[in-house]
Amino acid sequence: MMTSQDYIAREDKYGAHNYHPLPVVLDKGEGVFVWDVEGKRYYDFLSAYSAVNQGHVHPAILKAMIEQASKLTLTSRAFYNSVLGEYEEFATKFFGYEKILPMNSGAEADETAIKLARKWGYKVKGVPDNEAKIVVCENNFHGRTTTIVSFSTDPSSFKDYGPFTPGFIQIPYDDLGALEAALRDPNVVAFLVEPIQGEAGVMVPSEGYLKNAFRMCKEKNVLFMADEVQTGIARTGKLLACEHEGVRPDVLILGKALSGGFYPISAVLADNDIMLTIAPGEHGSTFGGNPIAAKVAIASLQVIIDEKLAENAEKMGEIFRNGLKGINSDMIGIIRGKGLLNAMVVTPKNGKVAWDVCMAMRDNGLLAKPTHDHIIRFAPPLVINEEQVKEAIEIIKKSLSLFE
Ligand code: IF1
Repeated sequence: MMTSQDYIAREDKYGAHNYHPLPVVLDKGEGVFVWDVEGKRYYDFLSAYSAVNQGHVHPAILKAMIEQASKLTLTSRAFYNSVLGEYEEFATKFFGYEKILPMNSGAEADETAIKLARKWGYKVKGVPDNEAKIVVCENNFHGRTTTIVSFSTDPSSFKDYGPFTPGFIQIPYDDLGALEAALRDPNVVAFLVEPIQGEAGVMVPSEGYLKNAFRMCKEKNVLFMADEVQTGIARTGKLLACEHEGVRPDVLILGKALSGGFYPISAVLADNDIMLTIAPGEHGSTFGGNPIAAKVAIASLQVIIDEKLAENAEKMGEIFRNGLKGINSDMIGIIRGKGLLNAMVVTPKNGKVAWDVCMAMRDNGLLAKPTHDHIIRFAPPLVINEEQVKEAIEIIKKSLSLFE
């Protein structure tokens, strides 16, 4: 019988060392819970970085996946198939756009948006060839391709990966003055922004930032592109985080929970005047929009509606943040977030840091992981109920009390 240590040693021996996971070996998931190989149960407060919003192994999504996988898994886009159009119609109506371009990973969707903005810039806005610029924010996270890390400000994302792709202007997040200055460049074709910066530590921008940023982009004929890979699909208490400010992005980027954690599914949505600038043969992907992805995405989005997960995220998020604020611990710094995308800044104490808190929470039955050393992100599946939120708060409280 293998122990957790055996599993960890095997991964260490045969797998690339591109992650430093919390030492827990998961074997089963259901709803808000996961179990390790020793059968111990945990609250999952990471949700695979917000890809499992619908809860682990949601039965309706599983059913859709099994049914389609038993019939036709992949045709490539060389031919039509009986499922893709159904998904395209469902998703465009679901989010209110004229077109969808299906991809697989979030990074691929961001790359697609970048290419789309450049193509639109040359063919519609009239920017001189190869002069297109895209404005991005410091502390962004949009994926790990060489072009995306080209405009990262995090050395752990870009160091030793040069030479970098040109054509990006970095400005401070949540700074309308900086955006206005950047938009004076007539060759700017788009502003790519996370409505809340997840990886940066759940940085929620000032009220009105998104709305005014959108307005400024429209005044300069610049595409407002929202990366909702992590904030979308009901995570922040609305279907899309942009909805908190009534913003409809020109280009919408989705991933993660678009599949409920069953399958790599991402997408870019836009209206015809933007999306049709890409002609046949100018972009694509082998698995993009495959029949399994199409049926899984439809089922995943349907669960969001049927189970009112945006409303639940709003309500449970409020209870969670209030519960955290009620914990008396000098290790708790700032608490911030929206819906069920929250974070707590940990004040180191006697050499103990966020990692130590996460290890204590693991021992007490709750899984979360630090980002940027001192910030713990808390993002449970959106199906969590009030009783479970309260139990999670008790676990966090008990874990922090170890360091008093
Ligand atoms: C890792 C971070 C989170 C994303 C946004 C695009 C992507 C992501 C806003 C790319 C992906 C994942 C990647 C994963 C850990 C996780 C993460 F810590 F890396 F930054 F969530 F904050 N846009 N985020 O958050 O999507 O290509 O991964 O499907 O790389 O370790 P992807």
